[in-house]
Amino acid sequence: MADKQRSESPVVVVANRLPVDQVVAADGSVSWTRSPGGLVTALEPFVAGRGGAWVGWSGKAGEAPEPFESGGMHLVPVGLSDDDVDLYYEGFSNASLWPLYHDVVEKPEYHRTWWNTYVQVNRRFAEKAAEVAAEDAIVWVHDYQLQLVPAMLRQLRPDLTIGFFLHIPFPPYELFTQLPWRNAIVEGLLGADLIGFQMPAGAANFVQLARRLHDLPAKGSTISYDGRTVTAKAFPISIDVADFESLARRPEVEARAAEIRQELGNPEKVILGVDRLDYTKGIAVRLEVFLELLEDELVEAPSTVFVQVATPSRERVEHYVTMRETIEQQVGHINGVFGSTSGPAVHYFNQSMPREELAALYRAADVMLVTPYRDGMNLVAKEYVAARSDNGGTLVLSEFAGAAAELKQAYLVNPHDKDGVKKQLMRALRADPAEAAKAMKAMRRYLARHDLEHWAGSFFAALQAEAQ
Ligand code: GDG
Repeated sequence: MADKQRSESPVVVVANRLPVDQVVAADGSVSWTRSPGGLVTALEPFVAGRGGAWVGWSGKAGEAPEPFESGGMHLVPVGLSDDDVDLYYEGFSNASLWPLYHDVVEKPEYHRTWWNTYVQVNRRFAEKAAEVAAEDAIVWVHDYQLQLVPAMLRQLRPDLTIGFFLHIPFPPYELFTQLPWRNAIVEGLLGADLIGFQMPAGAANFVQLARRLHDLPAKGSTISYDGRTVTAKAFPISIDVADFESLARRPEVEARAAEIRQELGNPEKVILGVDRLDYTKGIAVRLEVFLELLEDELVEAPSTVFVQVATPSRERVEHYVTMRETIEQQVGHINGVFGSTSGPAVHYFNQSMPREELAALYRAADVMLVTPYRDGMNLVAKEYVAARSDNGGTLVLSEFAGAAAELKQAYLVNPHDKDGVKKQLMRALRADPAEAAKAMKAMRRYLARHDLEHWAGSFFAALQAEAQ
C-alpha cells in the first residue's frame, strides 16, 4: 500500500456498525441518519474533534457505499454480503461467541464455515482501517465481532497505537478454552497495546489465558508479547448521565410518566423491565418470580403491575426465536390467570420505544427489575438511576451485571435463586421511602462522577500514554 493512498486520520474508530443508519427513500435515494446510541455520542468528540475516521458496516447487506463525511467524521463503510451477515454476524458473533462469553447460558455452536467468514470479515475491517489511518495514528477497535482486527492491523501497520474494548464479559479460562479457535482469538487481541474490559475479572481472565495457554510472562495487568507490552485493564462503561437526567426531567416526560401510571389503572406499584429480548437478560426469571408472588398472594394485580419492554433483537438467530415464544407463553399464562377486565397483570411490549418514552417509564416505575444471568455492564440500570433525579424508585439488580460493582446500594440478587429474587423484590416493593431515597441519591452521586465522558476520556488517555 503506497503512502499517498492513505487518508490522514489521526484517530480511527473501528466498530461492527457505523454511527449512522442508511435510509432508502421511496424514490430509491439513499441518506444517512445518526444512530441514537450512547457510544456514538461518547466517541464523536474524540473522532470529530480531531478529523478522525470511523470504519464500520452500514447495517444493510450488499456492496459498501463510498466513504463520506458526517458530523465532522470521515465514515468508511465496510461491505457485508448476505452470507457474511449469516455466518460472521448472526453465526460466529451471535451464536458462538455471545453465548460462550455469557457463561454458556445457551449452548454455543461452533461451525468452521462461521469461523472462516469471521476471519475474512475481520481482515476486511483491518484493511480498511489500515488504509485510512495516518502515520502513527491511534486506532480504537470495538467488541467481540472484531477480535482479530488488532493483530491483523498491527501486521499491516506496525506504526499504529491500537486499543481494543470488549463490551461484553470475558469468560474464565475453563469456558474460553472450549473454543476451537481459542489461540487465534487470543493472538488477535494481543495485537493491541491496550485491551479494555468492563470488569477487573475480565481483564484478569485474559491475563490468565495469555499466561496458561500461550505461556507468556505477565505481571499484574501487563503481558509481554512479541517484544511489546500489552496492558489488559478494566474501564467500566457508563452513560451520558447529564443528558439522560435532563431528558427525564423535561416537563413533557414527567407529564407522560404520570399519564402512564393513569393508563395502567393507577396501580399502587409499578415494576419495570427494559431489555433487548435476549436470553442473557433473565426476562423469564422475572416472569416466573412475578407469577409465584401472585400465586403466593404476596402481590395482587392490578394494584401491582409488571411492565416489560423487550426490544426485538437478533430475530433470525434460533435461540432468540424459541426464547421469545417461551416468554410470550409465560405472559399469556400470567394474564390468563391473574388479569381482569380492568387490565392485565403483565404489560408486555415486544417493540422498540422512543428514548423519551423509556425515560417516562423509568420515572413511572417504583421498582426497576434488572436480572441478567451475565451482562458486561447493563446500561439500563444506570439509565434508571440517572432518570431518578426525584430520588424516587428502587433498583433490583443482578450481581452478575457489571453495574452491580458500582451501584452498590441496589437490591442485589442472584437470578438463579428464585427465592432470593422474590425476597429482594418484596423488600424493594416495601422499601421505606426515606431509605430508598438515600440509596438512590448515593447511586446518583456515584454515577455523576463516572459518566460516559469519563469512560471514553480515561480509555483514550491510557491509549495515548501507550503511544508515547
Ligand atoms: C452491550 C452489553 C453493555 C433498549 N430498549 C430500547 C432502547 N434500549 C437501550 C437501553 C440501553 C441499551 O439499549 C441497552 O444497553 P445494555 O447495556 O442494557 O445492553 P446491551 O444491548 O446488551 O449492550 C452490555 C453495553 O453493550 C455497553 O457496553 O453495557 O453489557 O451487553 O441504552 O436504553 N432504547 C430505545 N428504545 C428501546 O426500546 N430508544
